[in-house]
Amino acid sequence: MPSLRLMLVCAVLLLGSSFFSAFAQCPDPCGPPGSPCPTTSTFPNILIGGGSCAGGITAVPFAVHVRDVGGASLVNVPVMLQFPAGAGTHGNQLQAPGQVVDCPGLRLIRPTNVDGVAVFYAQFFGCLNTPDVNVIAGSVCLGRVRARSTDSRQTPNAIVDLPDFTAFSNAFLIKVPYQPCFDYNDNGTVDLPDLVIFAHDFNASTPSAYCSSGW
Ligand SMILES: [Ca+2]
Repeated sequence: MPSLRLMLVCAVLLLGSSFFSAFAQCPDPCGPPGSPCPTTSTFPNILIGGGSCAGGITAVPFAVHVRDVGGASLVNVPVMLQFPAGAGTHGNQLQAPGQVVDCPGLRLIRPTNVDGVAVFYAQFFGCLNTPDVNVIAGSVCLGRVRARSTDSRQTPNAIVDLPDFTAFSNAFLIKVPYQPCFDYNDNGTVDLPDLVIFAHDFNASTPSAYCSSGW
């Protein structure tokens, strides 16, 4: 009969291995100088997107500052926002200039600028309240973030329109139960700052389309 001590050791090892396997892929360890480093790179912990804003410019930018182990900014590194498959989000074919939507790959891509920063204006449909969008620089996964879009209801033009406004208004006017998908400033309540963000995208909306396949 195994001792209590042995059982405890086994339990700790099992827990440790499951923890490790769950996080083994992201964030990656810090690489050598000149390569992206998760611990020195910065980005918000939530991605706020929109749907079919004119020119692809949504209310809330998502800036990824890519740095190496020594804190040096890395220029012209491709940064990817990798969405999970089968999670109910959809890419939008209209994106800001310089920002590529890879529909089959379920991701948005843009390179870092001369300051080592990639500023995304993500256009997608849907909401992810668990951190399942991978932020990747080159081949290095920097971390995972949640994602919320002002485009919360699918309509043919992939646009922020009346059904989205109705859904937002419901969450704004009726606070309980809390509907996190409409809390764009992530302060724990659907309030005025969220309305300002929603209104930007609603007023900027122009017809476009979702990815036709893959995402
Ligand atoms: Ca809020």
